[in-house]
Amino acid sequence: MNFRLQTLVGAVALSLAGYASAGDLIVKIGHVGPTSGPSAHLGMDNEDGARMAIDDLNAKGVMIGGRKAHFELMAEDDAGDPKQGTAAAQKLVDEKVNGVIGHLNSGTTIPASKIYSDAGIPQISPSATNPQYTHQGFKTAFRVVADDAHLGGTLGRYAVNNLHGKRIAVIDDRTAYGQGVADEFEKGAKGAGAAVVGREFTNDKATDFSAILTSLKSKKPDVIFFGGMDSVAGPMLRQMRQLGINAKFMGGDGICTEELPKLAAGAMADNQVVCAEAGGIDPKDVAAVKGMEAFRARFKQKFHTDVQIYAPYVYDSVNVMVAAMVKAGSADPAKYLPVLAKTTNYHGVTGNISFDPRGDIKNGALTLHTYRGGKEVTLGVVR
Ligand code: ABU
Repeated sequence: MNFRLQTLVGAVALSLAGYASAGDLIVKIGHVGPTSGPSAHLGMDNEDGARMAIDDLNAKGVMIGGRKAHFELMAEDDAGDPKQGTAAAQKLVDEKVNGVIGHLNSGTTIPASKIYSDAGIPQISPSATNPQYTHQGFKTAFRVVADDAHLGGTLGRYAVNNLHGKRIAVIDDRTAYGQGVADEFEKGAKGAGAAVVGREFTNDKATDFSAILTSLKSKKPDVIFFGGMDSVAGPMLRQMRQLGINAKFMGGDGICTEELPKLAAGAMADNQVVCAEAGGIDPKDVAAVKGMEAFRARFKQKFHTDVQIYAPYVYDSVNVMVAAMVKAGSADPAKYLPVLAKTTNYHGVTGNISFDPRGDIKNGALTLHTYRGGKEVTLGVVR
């Protein structure tokens, strides 16, 4: 075959991969995240991670129980709102999806998990970190990231042992995630010997923090921890600068995004912000690091935007679910669920994935980041 013909055949094959053929086993993968509202950039990041996985699987050609599978993405927007989250979950159940990846927020993932559990549909959250999600006894609930007890506790100890914080203030957005991670941070910081000099709260759509920041300023904190998302942390950093508060600013994975410098509009000093992603690859694992770099480059080429934070975890979640279907020889939730639960050492772009009896990732990592020159910089990976 000459080169031109070969290229044409390749292009046709690639475009046909997007369509089902007669006789294909149709496998519907649901995805839910906030693709509208203040966290829409994160919801789209997650949804694109799912889209990339589905496109790769269709291009590769996957056999399940002797039939060629065709994967369809059923993407829903929950706007980060618990009520819309349960409505989206019910819609996916009614559409008889074979499995669900999501939701992004703990506040939507937890109430939706009961709906999936009642319907017997496996759910993998790529980013919800509130421990309660996997502590309800639902056999259908899995997560591929570390939880807030690990995240908040580690950051609390880091604030004291590495940033030498002695007077610490804590703010949270009163969501399941924000309040939970802030409580764990507070426990970790106090346990390491710091004094918590103030605790304030806001909400996940707030833009004015002058009252709480003015109150905290009078308490002279050297570290301020915020439990919440980047869309709130950005304006908070801007107002800290306006009020002359130069304290270190810490947060969990919800603020640890590519977008944070833009949202803070230049109000972040180098090394002022420290946050943690609830996953990560040991830098000594050179092959895995290269795999992640390749994923990020392919993602950018496909969607013309950088990974925000959890797209690779969504990509792995879809693939872990499909690997269980292949192994079970069935996309029937009742048949592949027990195989999914036994997932051991799945090598994904985010590292090795094994589930514990609750559905949590075993030996989950955390990656500490700071920002310099408006760019996210990795400080290290801890377990
Ligand atoms: N883990 C941070 C963002 C998602 C959540 O848990 O609400």
